[in-house]
Amino acid sequence: MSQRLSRRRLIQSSAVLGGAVVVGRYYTGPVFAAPPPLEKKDTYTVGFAQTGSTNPWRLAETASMKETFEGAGHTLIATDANEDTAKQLADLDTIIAQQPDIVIFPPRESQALAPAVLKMKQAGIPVILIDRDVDQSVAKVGEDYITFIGSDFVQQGARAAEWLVGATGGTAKIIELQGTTGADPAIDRQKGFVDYLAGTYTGTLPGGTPTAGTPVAISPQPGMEIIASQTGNFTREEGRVTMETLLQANPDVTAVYAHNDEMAVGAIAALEAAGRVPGQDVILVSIDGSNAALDAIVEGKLGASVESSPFFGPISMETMMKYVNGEDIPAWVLVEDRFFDESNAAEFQGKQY
Ligand code: GYE
Repeated sequence: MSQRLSRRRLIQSSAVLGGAVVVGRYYTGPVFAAPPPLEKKDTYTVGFAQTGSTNPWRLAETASMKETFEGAGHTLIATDANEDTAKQLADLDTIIAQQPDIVIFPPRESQALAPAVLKMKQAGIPVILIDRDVDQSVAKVGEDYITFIGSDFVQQGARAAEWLVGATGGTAKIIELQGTTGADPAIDRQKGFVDYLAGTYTGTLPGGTPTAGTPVAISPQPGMEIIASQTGNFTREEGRVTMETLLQANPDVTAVYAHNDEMAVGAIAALEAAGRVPGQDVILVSIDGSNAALDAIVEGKLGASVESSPFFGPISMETMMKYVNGEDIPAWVLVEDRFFDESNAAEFQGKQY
């Protein structure tokens, strides 16, 4: 069973979960059943362990957290793991040693960071995960940490596939550029895309379909073939280099699915360097909705980008305060995503990050 399905099940029971377990400082049950409480105070010291700053998405997220928390008078202990999982673990140890009131962070890898969540629980520090989740077989939402705030990455992958089927008429030889290996969004963005093409996607699709917002019945797409799939680590440069290599081995490529915009922009550079015409003989789709992606859409090089917002500051602080006040918090605070293509990219150009 995928991590995402078990998360869905938790959401369905979130009323029970919220009422019985997540009750902030007034929790009176066994210590092991709920995240540590957070008492009412005027200001809080918040730990924020960022994964890195190698792409504009990360910079926008860090800025959003700083602006929101420091703007409200709280103290943010921010670290930067330079996209190194071992460093993020060490950074969290440093943060724990400073005894913050709460830690709010994106776990770079889903399995590797789960023990750190348990460690913080043991240290009496409540945790909120933003933008990436951890493996539920190791650390459980509602028990070991308060909630996951973020997008439906499986749905993002399915939306990218849906668009690509339409744009290619159902026939394509696809190169997939995956995100960081072991990262929740990389795992689920792959799953949503592959499931959609296999006709086994069982989630919802919010827009552009007759069944918008309801579970979809889709047919398999045998003409859509993934001919190569490799990580580009969510960065522009690794996306470019990976695309360069994969292109040499797969000159018959007609489409690219990149797990984020930065890798798509890197892939566009690799295609152009090889004399290909992105947007014409190779159709590209990606995820995030960055300014660079909107520019590439307007230039006709990138076909579409599914939004994945990095602006976690306000929703993180709001969720923290709900926890303080003993309000119900769902196991998954879902962030809704827009969709950018040639019909609306110009309207949002320069307004993202
Ligand atoms: O898409 C990517 C970033 O975890 C949702 O990570 C996030 C992803 C985002 O590096 O650009």
